[in-house]
Amino acid sequence: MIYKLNLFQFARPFFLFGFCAILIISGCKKTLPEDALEPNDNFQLATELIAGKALSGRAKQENIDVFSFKCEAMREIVFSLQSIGLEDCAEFTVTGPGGDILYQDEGSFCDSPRELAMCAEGVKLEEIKDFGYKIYVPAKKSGKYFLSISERGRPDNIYPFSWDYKIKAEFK
Ligand SMILES: [Ca+2]
Repeated sequence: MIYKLNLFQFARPFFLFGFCAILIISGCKKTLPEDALEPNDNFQLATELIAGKALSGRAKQENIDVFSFKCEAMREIVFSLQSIGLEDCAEFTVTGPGGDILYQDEGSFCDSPRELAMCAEGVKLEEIKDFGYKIYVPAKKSGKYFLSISERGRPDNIYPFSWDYKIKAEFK
């Protein structure tokens, strides 16, 4: 009995050290750097998209990515979001000129179904297998349209999730 207790006391610091080392190593591996488009966290700092030109980005949990695209009334915008790696847990918001929210989906966690909080007439999100998403936005007003990308997590993830994507805006 005494022998067992001593052995446990002897080994305990090694267990603690091993546990801490695993936490540190897994944390280092999973905390990924930001993309080159940062900071693009609000409408003022939004990355401007040029029709047909794709950009690569990384959505990180707790760090929204905002893109802007100029469009004249009576045209239709198609935002393409190609998934190119990591955790595809994105949710999207499209805001039109004057701050009108035209599309917004939300789900508490990565695996939650995509719930529509807002979807204006004619706006549509299409999920495309082995590609990603297309969001169709008919422009009723001329001006800047904003697409905001947020990365969700899971109830138990200990490090922030990230999603690598290619984004492109075009006229339909
Ligand atoms: Ca950002």
